[in-house]
Amino acid sequence: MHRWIQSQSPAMVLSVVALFVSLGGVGYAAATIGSAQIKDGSVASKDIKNRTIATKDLNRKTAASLRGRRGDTGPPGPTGAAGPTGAVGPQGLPGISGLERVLGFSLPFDSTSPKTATVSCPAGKQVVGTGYNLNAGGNTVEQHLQATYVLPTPDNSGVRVGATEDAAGTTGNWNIVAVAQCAEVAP
Ligand SMILES: [Ca+2]
Repeated sequence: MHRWIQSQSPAMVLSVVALFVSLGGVGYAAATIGSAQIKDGSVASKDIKNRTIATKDLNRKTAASLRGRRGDTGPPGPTGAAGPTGAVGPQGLPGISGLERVLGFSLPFDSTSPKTATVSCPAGKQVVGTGYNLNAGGNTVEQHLQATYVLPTPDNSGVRVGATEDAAGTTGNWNIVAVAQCAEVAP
């Protein structure tokens, strides 16, 4: 180095020294420049490397403002799987079969009052419905008749009915018919 300096002009030596000082200054700047050495408001977009700013560099409010508008409601999801089979239900009401209607007439067909009539269901069948009918020669007689009771027998094997003439009464002949709806009832 000493021999090289001796062979160079003073101007060349000075320029080379200046170069070394300059290069040393670059390394110094890179190691020590911080926020205090940067002029406020001077860093612009062109000073920042593209695609390097992260969300964590923003304050929370600014980051939140970047959230987009709420999107449309999505389509309904698929139907879920079938649920488990439920518990067995309670015992149902007894079923019926062999339904039939049977009639029982009061006798004789005359003008006595009151009258009763009974009817029994066929063996093995029970009463599941009751009714009655008043029979007379015409409306002038029937309008003076009224049923007094319509009941299934205590053992539910038949029907009993009763009827009477009203206070005015009638001299016409009439009777009453007991009606039983009978059927076999499952236990
Ligand atoms: Ca009478």
